Amino acid sequence: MIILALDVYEKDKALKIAEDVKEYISMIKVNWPLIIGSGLDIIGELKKRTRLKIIADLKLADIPNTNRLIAKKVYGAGADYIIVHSFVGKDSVLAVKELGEIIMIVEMSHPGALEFINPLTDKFIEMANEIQPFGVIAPGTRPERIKYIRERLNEEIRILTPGIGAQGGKASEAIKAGADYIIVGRSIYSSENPREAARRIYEEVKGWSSE
Ligand code: NUP
Repeated sequence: MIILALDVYEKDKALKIAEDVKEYISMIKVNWPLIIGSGLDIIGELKKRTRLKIIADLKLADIPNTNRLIAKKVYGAGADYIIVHSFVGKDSVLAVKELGEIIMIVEMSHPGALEFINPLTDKFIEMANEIQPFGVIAPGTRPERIKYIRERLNEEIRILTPGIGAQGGKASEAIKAGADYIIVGRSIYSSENPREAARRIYEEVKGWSSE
């Protein structure tokens, strides 16, 4: 249920943290900092070392052709899922989905998401129900919005919630509100003992999921 957001630059550091915490997490999310710092091949390396699925959090938001050109390389490098923005429209999102599994952003976790993204969430949910992605991103910082999205989203579509820990969200509350996965970055990788930090969150989430 825990997805590690591995937002460090260095390859060795990323691989060490991933190995240390792999027992407690179900997937690894790779974002621009790690791809820029270590190169695209880090996706294959992480997969080989941990045997976990890899999410490429590129937040693709371009015309269909450019989205397709980028996605082809990233799936080719071993990514299992790519995160895409919904606001660019159905054609751009479908261009990625034709090549592999996608995760669509229906709402974001930061305060600024309330300005432009949140007012469009209903439309993004509607688009997700039509397109049937593997999952959607919803704000771990606002459990009431997770609940709102869960009530409107097709049952098979998973909800992934970043914003747990460093951004103020609570793992157990996100799960209680309907999240299938919680995404945690700094609270694990910036901790003095990432393994222990991951274990603690794992115990918190396990408690809720068995109730
Ligand atoms: O709405 C979003 N909020 C968010 O934090 C969508 C995201 N993809 N993320 C990403 O999740 C963010 O870019 C980072 O990689 C991770 C959260 O990290 P942290 O706040 O737990 O350190």
